[in-house]
Amino acid sequence: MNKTALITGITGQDGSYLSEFLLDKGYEVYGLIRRSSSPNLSRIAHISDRVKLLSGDLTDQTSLDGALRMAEPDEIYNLAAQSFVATSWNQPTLTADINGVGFVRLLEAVRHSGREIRVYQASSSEMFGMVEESPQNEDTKFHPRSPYACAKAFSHHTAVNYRESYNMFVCSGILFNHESPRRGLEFVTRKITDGVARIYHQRASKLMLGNLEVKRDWGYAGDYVRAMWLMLQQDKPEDFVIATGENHTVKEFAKLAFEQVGLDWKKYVAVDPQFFRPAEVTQLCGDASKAKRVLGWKPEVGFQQLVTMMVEADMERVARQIHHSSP
Ligand code: NAP
Ligand code: F7E
Repeated sequence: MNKTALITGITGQDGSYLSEFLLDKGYEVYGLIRRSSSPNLSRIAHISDRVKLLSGDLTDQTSLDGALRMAEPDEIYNLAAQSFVATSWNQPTLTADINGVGFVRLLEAVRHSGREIRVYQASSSEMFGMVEESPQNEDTKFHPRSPYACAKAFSHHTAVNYRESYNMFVCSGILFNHESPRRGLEFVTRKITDGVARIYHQRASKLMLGNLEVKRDWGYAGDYVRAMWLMLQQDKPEDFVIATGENHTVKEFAKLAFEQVGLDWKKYVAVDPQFFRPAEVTQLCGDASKAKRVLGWKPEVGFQQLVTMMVEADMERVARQIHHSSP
């Protein structure tokens, strides 16, 4: 019989790729969406007739209990979050409520449902923060550097605690940065590729960025959702680092992205201190050898290919917008 999955955060970058992946595997897919004054379904518009949407919010226990009753899922993927690190300093309690306590609410809903449900939690490489060793693996100590990372560390430990307290099947994927043409526009990769396209098409003249020297291990979101699913298909619940094992500076990303359209990044990129963070995570690089060994997972899309894919998508999108707005 086909399995049923419930995805929180289905309208986000990862939620949209995971929905496609699970539909292809024959799953019945439910998604939790929060109420908004206007629809926010653009990332899943192309599969809207194949997913079932339920109204709910990670800050509201009643709606989570109700969603579980409606969907009766075999698997839950908890992707919902206030996911922008910079915002977490301005909205620390909201971030803690959604990313931290929200996960406890979800696990309590699972526990009280009386059903055998496997749960995936979206943990983050941000938990490593001021890194104690490099590359980082499942045993590397956490040193969170933002309210976002503190909340994710709380939910990560909560996953372990529910495993140990109640013998529940809960896995955390410690995912390093993963990007795509569906990445939110405020994240640095997408901000750059959108900026490249707008500058190329003369819709902007400058791209203002923050710290250009920080390093991230950037992978492709489509590869990373496969790892989420693999974790829930194992005999026992465990945590896994998912990463490419390569890192690059923001400057390198920008240079490559501008080169893609024949422009010199130095002429267009300027540094604006407003994009610096109160505490920075200067470098991250993941060691995904456990995922390779146990799950048979490895990334398919490399750094250069990722940059090309994102620049091409934004170039097409901006060209389309210009075409539609011309008289
Ligand atoms: P994203 O694009 O920002 O999507 C976040 C999703 O969470 C959206 O669907 C959003 O709904 C939903 N959401 C926010 N607050 C909610 C609430 N109170 N109740 C219910 N839903 C809520 O994030 P993403 O990049 O797909 O990331 C998915 C998950 O992985 C997040 O938990 C993120 O923290 C984590 N993560 C991401 C990365 C990465 O590099 N992408 C790396 C490690 C971990 P709206 O559409 O209504 O805003
Ligand atoms: O920043 C620097 C910035 O916002 C990357 C989330 O998905 O991945 C993401 O978090 C780096 C930071 O992502 C700008 O200071 C420079 O060092 O793209 P970002 P993030 O903070 O790494 C982790 C794994 C998650 O879990 C999160 O949910 O780039 N940077 N200049 C800039 N960043 C932004 N946003 N904008 C700039 O202008």
